[in-house]
Amino acid sequence: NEKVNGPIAGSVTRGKESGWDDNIGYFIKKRLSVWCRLPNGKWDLGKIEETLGDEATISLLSGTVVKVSTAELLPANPDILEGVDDLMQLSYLNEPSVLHNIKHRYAQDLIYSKAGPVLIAVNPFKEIPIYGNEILTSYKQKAKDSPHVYAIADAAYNEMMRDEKNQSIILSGESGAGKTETAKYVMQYLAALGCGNDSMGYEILQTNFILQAFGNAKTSRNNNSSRFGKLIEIHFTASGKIHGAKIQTFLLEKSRVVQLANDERSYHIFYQLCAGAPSTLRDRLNLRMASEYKYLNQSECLVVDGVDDGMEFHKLVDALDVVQICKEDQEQAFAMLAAVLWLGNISFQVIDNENHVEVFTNEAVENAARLINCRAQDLMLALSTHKIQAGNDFIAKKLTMQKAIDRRDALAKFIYTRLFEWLVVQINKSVKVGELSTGRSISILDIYGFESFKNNSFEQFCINYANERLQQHFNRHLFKLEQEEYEEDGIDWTKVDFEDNQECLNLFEKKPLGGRAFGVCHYAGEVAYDTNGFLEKNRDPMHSEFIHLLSSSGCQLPKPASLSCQSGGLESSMQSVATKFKSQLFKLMHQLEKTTPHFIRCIKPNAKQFPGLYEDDLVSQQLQCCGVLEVVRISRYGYPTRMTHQEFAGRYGFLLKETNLSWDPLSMSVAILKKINFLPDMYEVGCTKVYLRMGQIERLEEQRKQFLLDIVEVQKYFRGGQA
Ligand code: AOV
Ligand code: MG
Repeated sequence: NEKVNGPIAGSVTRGKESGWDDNIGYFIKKRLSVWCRLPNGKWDLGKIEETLGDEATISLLSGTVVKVSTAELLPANPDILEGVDDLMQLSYLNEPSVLHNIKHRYAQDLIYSKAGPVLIAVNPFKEIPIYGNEILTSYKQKAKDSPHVYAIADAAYNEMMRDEKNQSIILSGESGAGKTETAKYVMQYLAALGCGNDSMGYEILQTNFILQAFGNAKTSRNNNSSRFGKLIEIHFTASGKIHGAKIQTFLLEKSRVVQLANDERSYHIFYQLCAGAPSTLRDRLNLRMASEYKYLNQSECLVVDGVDDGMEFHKLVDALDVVQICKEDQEQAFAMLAAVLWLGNISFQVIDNENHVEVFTNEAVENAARLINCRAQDLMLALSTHKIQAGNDFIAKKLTMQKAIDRRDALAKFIYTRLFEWLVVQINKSVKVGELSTGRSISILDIYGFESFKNNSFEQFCINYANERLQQHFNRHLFKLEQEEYEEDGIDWTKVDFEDNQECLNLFEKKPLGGRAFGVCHYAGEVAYDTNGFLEKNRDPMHSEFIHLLSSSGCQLPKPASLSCQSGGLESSMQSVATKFKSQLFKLMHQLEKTTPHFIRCIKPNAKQFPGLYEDDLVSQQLQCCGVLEVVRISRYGYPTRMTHQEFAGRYGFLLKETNLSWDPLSMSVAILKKINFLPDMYEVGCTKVYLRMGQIERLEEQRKQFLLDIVEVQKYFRGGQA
C-alpha cells in the first residue's frame, strides 16, 4: 500500500506525514520521488539513493547529490497527481506537496484550487481571461466544473434554492490577497444568475464602486486596500431573482483622513474629486489640486500606478446616479469632502507664552466655514477654545497648540465618517426591498485583511481582532462543529486537532494590557502594537463644540442629529470604539451562524504585488496559519453531506421500487444506501442522520434529476396521446 497517511490520530503537525518513517525503504526500492528539506530551509524534489542510520543520500532533480537527515524527508506525490484541482486528491498531504501543487497550477494561470470545501484563490496580480459572460454561462450551465469563484457562487445559489436556507460567502486572507476583487466576481455571478426584469442587480454592483471610492485607499500592502468591513446581503425572490440587498459596514479607519504613513494615500475619493471635478464644481467648492492640501500631500504619494483618478471620478458620479442619489445631495457630499480638505490647511499661531493659540485667518478657514455652512468666527472658536462651566456661566478657554490641532483633525474625521455613514444609508435606501425574504439570501463578507506593519496602532488592533474572530468562525465550522456532530451522532471518528484561537480572542476581550507596547501572537503571525494614542482613539471624544457648530450650520448631510438615529443612539455614542466594534462583531458572527457558510481563502503570492512571482515561504505561511492542510484532512476523512433520516428518505425514497409503508425513515435510508450501491466507506448512518463523503450527494442528485425528467417525459407522452 503506497498510501502512508491513513486516518490521522492525534495532532496533524505541520507537514508531518504519519507512518512515513516505515515507508522510506519502499521509496528507495521503487525509486519514488521525495521532498527533501535543504539546509537553507527550502524543499526540493529528489530520489533516495541510500540511507545509513538517520542519514540519507539524495540525488536532487538538478543532479546535485546531498546528504540530509531522514527527518528532513517527506513523500512526494506521483506525477499523475501533478496540479490536481482539489488538494484532497493528493495521496500525500504534506506541506511541500500542497505548496508544489498550488505553485504548479499558478504557473499556468490556474489561480483557483479546492481544499476540500474551501476555495483557494491565489492573487494573479494581472488580468487573466477567466471571467465575463461566456465563462459565467458555462458555470451556470454546469458545462465547466473546475475550481472557480463562479462555481462557489453557483453552489451557494443552488443550495439556497434547494434548501431555502440563507447562505454566506466568507472571504479571508491578508491585506492585498484579493478578497475584494473576488467578492466582486461573486456579486457579478449572482447578479447574472438572478437578473430579473429590473436593474436591481446592476444597481447592487454599482454600490461596490461607490463604497470603494469612499472606503478604500492605497496602503503599502495594497493599492486598493479596504479600510472598512462590509457585509452585503443579497435577497432573492421565490423564483430566484434578485430583488434587493442590505449593506452593513464595520468600523471605517478614520485616522487616515488626517494622518498618512509614507507612501500611502487617503481615501480614493479625495484624489478623484480633485482630479475629476468639472470646472463649475471646482469653482463652487474652491477646489485645488490634491498636492495643495496638507491632508493629502503629507505622505508624498498622490498618484497610484495605472489609476486615472479623474476618470474614476466620472465613473463615481455615474454610479451615484444609478443608486439615485440626487444631484443636490451629491454636491453636498462633495462640499463636505472639500471642507475636510480645507480644514487640514487651517493652521494656528501661538499668542502667549503658555502656548495658547488662535486660528490663523486665511482662505483655509474661510473656505472650510463656507463649505460647512457656518460663520468663520464660529468655526475658529470651535477649533481653538473649549468651554468650561463656571457657576451658571460657560467661559471659553483657549487651547494649546497640540490640543487645537487635535481638535481640528477630530472635526475632519467626524465629518468624513458621518459622510460615509450617510452614504451607506442612502445606498441602502436605493437597493432596499419592502420585505426581506427569509431563507433566500446570500451574504458576502469582505473585511480588511490581517495587517502587520512596522508600526501597529489601534487600527491594526481592531482589524486583526476582526480577523481573529473570522478565523474562529472558520475553525468552528470546519473543525469543531463538524467533529462534535460526528461524535454526538455516534459515528466512529478519529479526532483531528486544529489550532484553536480562543485564547487569543480572550486576550482581546480582556481588561487593559499595561505598558507602552505589547505583542500578540495572532493565528497569522506575531504583531507588536504601540499603545501610543490607543486610549484617545478608543475613546474617540465627540466635542460638544462640534455638535453645537454643526447643528446650527446650514449643512444638511452629516448632522450630528444623525447620531441619535444610529443604532443604539446616545448610549452607543458613549461606548468606546473597541466596545462598539466588539459587539458589532458578535452580532455579525451570530448572524453568520444562521447561514450555510462557503469559504474562500485568498492567498497573496508575493509582497510586491507583481504578477508571476510566487514566494514559497510567504504562501506556506499563509496556508499554515489558516489551517488549510487540516481542512483537507478533515474533508478527506469527513462527511460533508449530512441529512436527517427523514430528509434523506423523503428526497431519495423514489429510488426504492417497492417501499414498505411500515418502514421508518432509518430503515428506508439504509435501504436507499444499499440500493444505490455506495461503497461501505462512502457513508455512515448515525443515530439521527445519514452522512456522506465528499462527492457522493452528486451521484444521488443526478439519479433524482433523471428520475424527474423521466416523469416529465411520461407525462408528455400521455398528454400527447390524449390530444
Ligand atoms: P484585499 O481586499 O484582500 O486586500 P484586493 O481584492 O484589493 O485585496 O486585491 C488587491 C489587488 O490584487 C487588486 O487591486 C488587483 O490588482 C489584484 N487582484 C486581486 N484579485 C485579482 C484577480 N482575480 N485578478 C486580477 N487581479 C487581482 V485589504 O482590502 O488590503 O485586506 O484591507
Ligand atoms: Mg479589500
